[in-house]
Amino acid sequence: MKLWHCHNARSLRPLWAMEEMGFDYELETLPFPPRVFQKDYLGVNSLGTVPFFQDGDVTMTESSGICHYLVEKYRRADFSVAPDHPEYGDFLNWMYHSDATLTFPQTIVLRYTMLEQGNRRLPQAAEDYAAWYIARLRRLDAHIIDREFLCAGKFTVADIAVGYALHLGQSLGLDERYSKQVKDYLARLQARPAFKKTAAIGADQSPFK
Ligand SMILES: N[C@@H](CCC(=O)N[C@@H](CS)C(=O)NCC(=O)O)C(=O)O
Repeated sequence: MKLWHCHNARSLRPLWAMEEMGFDYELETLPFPPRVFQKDYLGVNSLGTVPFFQDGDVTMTESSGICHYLVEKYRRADFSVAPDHPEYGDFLNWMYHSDATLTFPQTIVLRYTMLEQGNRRLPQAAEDYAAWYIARLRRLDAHIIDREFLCAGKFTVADIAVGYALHLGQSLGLDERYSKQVKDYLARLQARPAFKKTAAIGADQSPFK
């Protein structure tokens, strides 16, 4: 397995997942955004985005989808929820909620506060999408208030998928607006050795110090 990764980007989801599961993998770390700072990366992934993941003939570009692939393909029931479990639908919902609902608005904040320069920065758009992101945490606020992890009473790749979104929000300074239970949940996830190890990788190539 090989993964292309940038520090604090969505590629942290599959990187963290592979580390939790103890897989052997090859890792390529890139400066962010690679389409600007490492143009030959477009020859690997024409989208220019990270993650890019390769497993034999399989190539993938969706961070939560790669986590789902890893547990299904390598039958890691210990990090997943089985289809016959009553919380299977919930598990899949958190898996896909993580990027489509939670990470997407944050990318607007990142772009218009950090990536664009000068008068291309848009404070109003950034604030509107920050508020949108915080409002989209409502479902998590209610769900995590009396749980340690999202599903089936154990740590799964759904926690990795959602936990990364919360971590990205923290790096954007949006965690001041998290509820106490979400702050505590994020701290629990960030205390995991596999998170600590993988979250540090590539920091030296990050433009965001
Ligand atoms: N939905 C995809 C999105 C991938 C994506 O847009 N990644 C961002 C980093 S978090 C990226 O590579 N941006 C650089 C660019 O768009 O040039 C996923 O979940 O992996």
